[in-house]
Amino acid sequence: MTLAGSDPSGGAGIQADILTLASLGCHPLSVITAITVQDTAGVNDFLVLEADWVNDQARFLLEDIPVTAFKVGMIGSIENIAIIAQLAADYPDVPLILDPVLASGSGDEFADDELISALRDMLLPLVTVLTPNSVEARRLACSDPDEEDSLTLDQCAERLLALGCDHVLIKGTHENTREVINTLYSQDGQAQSLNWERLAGSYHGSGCTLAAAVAGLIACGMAVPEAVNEAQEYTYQTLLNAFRPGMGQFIPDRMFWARDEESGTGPRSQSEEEAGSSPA
Ligand code: PXL
Repeated sequence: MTLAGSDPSGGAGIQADILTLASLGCHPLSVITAITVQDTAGVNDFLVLEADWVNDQARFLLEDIPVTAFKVGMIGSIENIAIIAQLAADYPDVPLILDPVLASGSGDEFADDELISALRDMLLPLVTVLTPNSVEARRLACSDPDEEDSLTLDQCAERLLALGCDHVLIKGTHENTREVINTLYSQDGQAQSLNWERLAGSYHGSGCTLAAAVAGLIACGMAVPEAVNEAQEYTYQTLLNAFRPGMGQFIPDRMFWARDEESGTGPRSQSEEEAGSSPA
């Protein structure tokens, strides 16, 4: 079950989650927390749903369908944080993957200091895997903005784990390194890093894709470290196959495996199907 904001461009948000989860063979239940007005260049406006509406969407489904993971993206309000924290507390055996969306890819703010503080207090203690980029990790780990620059990512992770997350995957896209280094930190003191080629261009929805893939693979029963590795490999493939449908950013192609390799569009040819190529 993904609880996230709508991005009508299909680049990020709940649409990115739905595409990713479907691509990995899951059936996504989608609970909308907010709607945005945006295109591939940026967010023009957004409206956060009333918490009762978020709660009712989720609870109605949970009475009907067994859920194997929660994936949370843009939340939008402190009231929505409280609703989601209560959901997670009521379903303690369902892993919770939180992508702490504090701003859109083009820099529009979705969260102020109060919302960040509520995230820290109410939701982080219930999280199985937190997937911040390095900017979000610093903001979440430091209540004092003056401190943000002096903290290493290892120290941020230590603090986020101390707040109660089981695992923290810090993404290094915004760091000044030749390759992108993503590191998974865990409560048992383990840290595993994977390096990725830094691709040229700017992508809309790569973070949503990665977090949704982690959630989908965990929902299918994979252990966290394996799910995180495989989700990164999947996301990297979606970025290699990204396309630019409008005038703004590139969008990761979560359905890359379904396209005809030569034309880049349309269904796979029969011979490819006979050869048995399969998703992910
Ligand atoms: O990429 C983060 C993100 C998440 N959710 C929604 C968004 C965005 C970025 O624009 O619009 C709804």
